[in-house]
Amino acid sequence: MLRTFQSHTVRDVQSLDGKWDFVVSDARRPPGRFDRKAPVPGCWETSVPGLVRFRGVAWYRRTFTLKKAANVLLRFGGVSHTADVFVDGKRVAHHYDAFTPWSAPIQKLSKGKHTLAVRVDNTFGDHSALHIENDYYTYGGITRPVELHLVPDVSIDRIHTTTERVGRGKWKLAVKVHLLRSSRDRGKRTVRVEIAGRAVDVATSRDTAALMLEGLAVRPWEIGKPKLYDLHVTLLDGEQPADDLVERIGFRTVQVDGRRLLVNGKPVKLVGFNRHEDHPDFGCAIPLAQMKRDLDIMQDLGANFVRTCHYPNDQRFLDLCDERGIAVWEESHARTVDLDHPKFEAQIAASTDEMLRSHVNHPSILIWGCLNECHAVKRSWVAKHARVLRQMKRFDPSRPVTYASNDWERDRGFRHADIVSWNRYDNWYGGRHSEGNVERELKRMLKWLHTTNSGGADKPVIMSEFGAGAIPGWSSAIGERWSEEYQSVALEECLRIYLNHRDVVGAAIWQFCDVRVTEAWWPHRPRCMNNKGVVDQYRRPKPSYAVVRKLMRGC
Ligand code: ADA
Repeated sequence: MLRTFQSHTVRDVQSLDGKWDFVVSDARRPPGRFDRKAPVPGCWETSVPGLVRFRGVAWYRRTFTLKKAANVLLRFGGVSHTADVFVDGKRVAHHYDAFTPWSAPIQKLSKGKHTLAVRVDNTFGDHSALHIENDYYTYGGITRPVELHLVPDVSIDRIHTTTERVGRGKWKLAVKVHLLRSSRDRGKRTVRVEIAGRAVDVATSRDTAALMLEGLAVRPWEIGKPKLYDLHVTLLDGEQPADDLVERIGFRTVQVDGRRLLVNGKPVKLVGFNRHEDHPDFGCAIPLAQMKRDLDIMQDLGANFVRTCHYPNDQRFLDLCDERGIAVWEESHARTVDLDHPKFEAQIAASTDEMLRSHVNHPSILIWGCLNECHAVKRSWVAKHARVLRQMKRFDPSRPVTYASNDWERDRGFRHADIVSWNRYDNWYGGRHSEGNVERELKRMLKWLHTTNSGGADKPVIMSEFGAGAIPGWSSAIGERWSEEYQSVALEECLRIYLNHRDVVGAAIWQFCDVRVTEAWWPHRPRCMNNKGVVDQYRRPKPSYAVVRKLMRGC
């Protein structure tokens, strides 16, 4: 399923996960012959023999049966990276980008058996501005869960909640319910919202319904001390429940206050990791058990924070962060992409919009990010940063927005962000970064930021990336680069300084685990992997694990 909890009790929902027919083919329409089976969710690189390095097009197919004619919603958690969906040979949807959920609606589908076929393309080229040759792998497949929803002519599309503290232990909850009208039915419906023993009804004949619940005596959601509440929204047609949606929310606020970051009015220090969705046995189709294991390890290390570099994550991972009280910086999909690519504007706007719409209710998401190392230096690219930051802020004014930069004093975008975030690799990459100058570099950058017209003066700072590579198992007496000893020394120096600097509100190690990279990056990456993990690709600890654990748990 798409979530770790049951998100419907009225609506008829069934999982379409399982073994689908599979064939490698770049046909534009569903092929007649399928020669293998493949698991959904799954990546073909890890689940179909012989395709470990296949970059191309393949098809998935399965059937489903309707007991009676119905409006159908096919919900995909993620398809990597471009999907064309056919039902009974007719194309019903096209979608680009692997990392956001989307739906294919089909009205009045007849009773009986139907054939669902999905064309999946993970190629690079002019058609793709966000999925490019990169320092992480773009897998191929239906990589996240798929569900079949049966919906009435007027149904619930999504919910947007905002919580606000109005006094000691008292909270206000604003709920905006967005309806989907699959016909010209403008009939009145009643929207019922139930939470924490309270219920409110509102009638509407429009596409949205806004409700406010005041004076809720609830416990707050805190980092490390989470409290979740089921929000049950029911759509009534007369007295008859016609549809519903359950969201799980947390009552908390997150604000920027000068150089500090506040959760529920209290300053916080975010300490943790950058985590790619990657595993040698699953690709990016990480099963729930592995997501849980990854968070177990991060919490053992003392982390309270994870950055979903560089794309929106599987919603089940965010559910686990909600449940554990782990703070999340989630970002829309972009790592050092070409902002002048002809498809960039449309693709980043769509990816960002889908992230915001589907993930806005997660209390664990404290920060929205975007455009990792996309160089807000030349005027036109600063404007493109401003546009995405504004898109996020307009959709959700309740959270701070940021982007991770490696342009230092040349960066002209900080005035458009609420938080300044730096990816620094002092003591790893060449140039000015050399051993022993982490503190000097941080002091220099903070002085520039807070005492010049940087656009970031008196804003909170997050060290969004720092780290060093270590080839697992390579121990060196002289501790040179790529050795496990080197990584331990490098991380120890960064953490000791960043965890203790009062103007640094967050520090995220690059990175949690070693990950696969795409073909063009192989020359720069031993083992064809990014080796800066504190654990290797199988989550086996490197020697730096003990160093990180001591410092993170001690902060
Ligand atoms: C950059 C980038 C990361 C990763 C890192 C590295 O900061 O944001 O995705 O590529 O460098 O390992 O060099």
